[in-house]
Amino acid sequence: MSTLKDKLYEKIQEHRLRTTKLVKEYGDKVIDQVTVSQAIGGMRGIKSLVTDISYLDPFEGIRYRGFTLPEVLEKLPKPEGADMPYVEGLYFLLLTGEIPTEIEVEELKVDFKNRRIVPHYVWDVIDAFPSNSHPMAILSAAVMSLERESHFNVKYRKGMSKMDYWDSTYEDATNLIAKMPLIGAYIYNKLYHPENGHRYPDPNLDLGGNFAYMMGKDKPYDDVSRMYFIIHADHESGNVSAHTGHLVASSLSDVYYATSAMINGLAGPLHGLANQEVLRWLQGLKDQMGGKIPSEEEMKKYVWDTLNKGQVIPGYGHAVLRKTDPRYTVQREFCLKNLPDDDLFKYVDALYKVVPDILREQGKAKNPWPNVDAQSGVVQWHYGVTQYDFYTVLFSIGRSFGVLSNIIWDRALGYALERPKSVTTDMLEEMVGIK
Ligand code: AMX
Repeated sequence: MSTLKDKLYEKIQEHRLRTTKLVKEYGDKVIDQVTVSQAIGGMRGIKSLVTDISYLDPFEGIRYRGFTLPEVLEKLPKPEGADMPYVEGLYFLLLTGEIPTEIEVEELKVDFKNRRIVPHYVWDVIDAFPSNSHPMAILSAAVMSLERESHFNVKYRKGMSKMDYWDSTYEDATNLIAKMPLIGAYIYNKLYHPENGHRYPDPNLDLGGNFAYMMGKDKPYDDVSRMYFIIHADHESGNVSAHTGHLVASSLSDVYYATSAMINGLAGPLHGLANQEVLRWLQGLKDQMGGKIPSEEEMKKYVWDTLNKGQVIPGYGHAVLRKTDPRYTVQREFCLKNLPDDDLFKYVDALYKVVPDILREQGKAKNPWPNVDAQSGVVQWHYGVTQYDFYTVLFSIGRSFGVLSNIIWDRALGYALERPKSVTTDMLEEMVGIK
């Protein structure tokens, strides 16, 4: 076994005792209640999921295993000369709760390289898509096509003990994560740069560095990729992509089914696709302005026009957060250091000055502050990834680290098939006494 897998197994054995004690001795303790508006309104805020991989505080933002994003970026080992850490190290942290040593990351880098060979039929699946298909649809199908590689399914058919589910799930998850960046880069080159042909991975590079290489991008795009994958990795369990992955896996569907499903959830404009919507919306403003930076008044008018048409301001608001998203701040700081004079960055920064006040004045959004998506497309655009349909593919690669870490732990702790109860509108009316 690898160091990571050994360490994970140790943690699983310790943790199983905690979960068993909670259920056996405190199983009937009430931790939340459900209101009518929560039942109708997307189950917002109901405490009904358990994860130790990350926690989202409404005011502080995300912590991975107790570490804030700035702490994660500072503490994880980095490639020589890089500003951003190895993404491989993040996987170690998410799974074990420990910051890996340089040696542990080195071992994981080799493990990932050994697992990243993509079977040829996946390229055939991607090539079979018409070139005007959305890259998220292609990614979802490419991941789905890998399902025949599942170790979990083979072992399940042979009659595996529940206590061992985590092991083959770990193998499947790690195999899939290692392949995802290659699949993403292949989709990018096929759709937007067919002249690049099919690049083979560079055996000397880490996951982020190799992704930049396969995309045909020079430095600092390797750091952009590391940053992007790390900040998008997890946002606790209730968001659409993480929840979908967890839900599908709870029926013991393997990680290929679960990841393809989570990708489909991420593809919606209220979730991961918002980063592409931000760019589309900003381009609309830029076109209207004939390229010049708009004045504060022009900016305000554009925001109000959007709201008055009954549309949302993409990149603003959040179901849980109630302050500026730290993922936005990390990217803003990257922009201030690396692209302070970029026009789109100036637009985004100017928006930050006007949108929160306007959303407060309108009085609908519970959170008037920017989320991760307000800033992420700008960074990609600056480094030449101007095809904004592709941005959610990048989000998916990052998100798979968190979703798959969660699924491994779900299996290790024997989390149950998910099956909440529904009621009818008649029943609700009876419950509140109007029928
Ligand atoms: N612009 C305009 N109106 C907004 C708004 C925004 N950015 N954010 C929320 N509102 C509106 C809602 O549409 C809702 O209106 P309604 O009462 O007419 O239905 C009202 O304010 C209350 O919504 P809420 O409770 O504050 O938000 P929510 O939990 O229902 O939804 C979210 C959260 C993210 C879907 C919403 O803020 C939104 O649509 N934002 C824009 C899209 C976006 O940036 N999504 C990315 C989120 C991050 C991610 O998942 N990647």
